[in-house]
Amino acid sequence: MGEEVKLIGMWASIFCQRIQMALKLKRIQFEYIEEDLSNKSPLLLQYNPIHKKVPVLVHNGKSISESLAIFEYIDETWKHNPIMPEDPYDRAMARFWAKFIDEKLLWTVFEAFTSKENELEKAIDEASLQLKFFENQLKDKSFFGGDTIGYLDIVGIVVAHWFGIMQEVLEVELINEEKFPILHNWIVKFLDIAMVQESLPPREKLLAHTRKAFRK
Ligand SMILES: N[C@@H](CCC(=O)N[C@@H](CS)C(=O)NCC(=O)O)C(=O)O
Repeated sequence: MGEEVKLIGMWASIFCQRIQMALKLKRIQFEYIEEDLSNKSPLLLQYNPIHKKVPVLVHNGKSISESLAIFEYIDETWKHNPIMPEDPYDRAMARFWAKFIDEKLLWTVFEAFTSKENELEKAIDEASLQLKFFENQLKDKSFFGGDTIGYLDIVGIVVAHWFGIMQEVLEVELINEEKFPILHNWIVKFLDIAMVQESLPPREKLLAHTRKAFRK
């Protein structure tokens, strides 16, 4: 039976880029549908009426939203080239850190990027503390997945790519080689992978988009 796989996304969204990477690693053919978030389509509202956000994956007519849920669905549906760890404890830890990225790290770092001058130092200290927790997960590995990229590397695209764009646009230096040598090294290696580069929009286009969003 032919499979029908559609991804409703938005080119600049790191959450959507996660899903594009997961589908690429699995070599799943899919139709990509670009969403205009300033004028949401009936298709998006039909498939994700609760959050009304991208990404949404539609597999043979069934929809899934929320990037982490979609990611697990992809890994469990197409079992070749597994992305998540196999061991239950390792799986639980991968989920823990993915949730940490989306619910804690992302917001403390965002606060540091956008805080007013009198609160900046405190916000940077807090964000740096959370970034250290994340960096410590790499230990002596090349990637969070070990010798090759895995689930947390892809979920961590937020850190590897988006934080870099934000730090350039908002002129707040949070991650550098001196403060986070291991994390910095991971970012360089991760962004050097061909599949990762193919899944990301051109840097200049994303910089311009982010500047516009933050009026910089
Ligand atoms: N927790 C969601 C976040 C998705 C998200 O924030 N998507 C943004 C684009 S980056 C969106 O669709 N925003 C539209 C809106 O907030 O109305 C996930 O992991 O999928």
